[in-house]
Amino acid sequence: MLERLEELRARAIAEMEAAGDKAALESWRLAYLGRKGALTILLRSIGALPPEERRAAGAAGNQVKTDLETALERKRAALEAAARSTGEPPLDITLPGRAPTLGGLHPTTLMLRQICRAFTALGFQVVEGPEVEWDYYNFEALNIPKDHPARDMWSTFWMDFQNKAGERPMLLRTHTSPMQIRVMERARPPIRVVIPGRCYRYEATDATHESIFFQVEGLAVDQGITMADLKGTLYEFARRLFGPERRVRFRCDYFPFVEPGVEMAIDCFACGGSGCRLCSGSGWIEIMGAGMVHPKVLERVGYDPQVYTGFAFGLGLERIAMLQWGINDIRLFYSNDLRFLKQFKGVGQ
Ligand code: FA5
Repeated sequence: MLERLEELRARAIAEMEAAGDKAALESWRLAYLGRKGALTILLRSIGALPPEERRAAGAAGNQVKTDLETALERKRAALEAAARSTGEPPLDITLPGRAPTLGGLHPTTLMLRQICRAFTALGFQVVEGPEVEWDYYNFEALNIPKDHPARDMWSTFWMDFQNKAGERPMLLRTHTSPMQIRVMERARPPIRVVIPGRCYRYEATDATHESIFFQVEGLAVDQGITMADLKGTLYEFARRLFGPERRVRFRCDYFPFVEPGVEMAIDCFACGGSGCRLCSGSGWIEIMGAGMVHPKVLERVGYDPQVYTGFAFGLGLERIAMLQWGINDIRLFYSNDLRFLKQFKGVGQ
């Protein structure tokens, strides 16, 4: 056995010398020291020797194993050193890792936060409401009875559900204004709320129209609220969002649930009011509809219009974002094009 061990050692060492690379060295290791390697098998057979030979053979066998393992480590180090000197790329653990791709906030979310922050700083609370709405809240309670021509401005999608009278009274809300009624039904003045949310309209899409878009509604009701409060609040909002130099313009507009009704515009921040493509040459950019809450709307929720007055406004969130960031097509917001969305990474939140 001792001879066989010595003979195996000599053969193994000679073969190891011949191994020229890491792969050859690994084959060598398997051939001699692996589970089915020559040395392993020989060592296993020692157990079958007569007891008087077994002890010496065991010690010699272990010595051969240790020697081969030591020689293997030495050979491994030598091969690595040789690879380094021949220019094989070394393992550089100082290289920076690959950064994982992190998501960013959607431009709608970014704008929603900016708008809400501006109004909460002015004392408004943020509330939300249902997107599937009753005809009553979307139209009727807002002073838009059935067959009122104003309904034509807000064509929408109706739910299949029918009531006992055979009517379909549920719809996807066309604006956030129904929340004016829901808030006033539940709370008593003083009220100061902003209501962001999705709206739906059955209309053809183009560069400035989507069938699903966001609005932010505002409502303030209290004793003694006047048109001056409306103007002051919205003026301050415009300055906070668009910069301290902004001028604002109010012009008459019609919405059945306010009286008087106005549209609010800011002077064009691209041309400073002299007229350009962004403002269609007018020098002004319309940003929202607003007005004093109609007395009939107040009466419907049980408020005495002789005691309480209020103002309301509603703005299109994507349209404001388009102005703010120079986006020329509203359809970009929801077409999931990463080239568009990635541009908002890191925009102030
Ligand atoms: C309204 O929806 C009123 N509820 C606003 C209001 C509230 C007036 C409170 C008075 C008091 P209007 O239909 O004009 O009004 O829509 C308001 C804003 O929503 C528009 O100025 C526009 O910015 C945005 N908007 C309307 N339709 C679309 C659309 N299809 N796609 C994208 N934005 C739209």
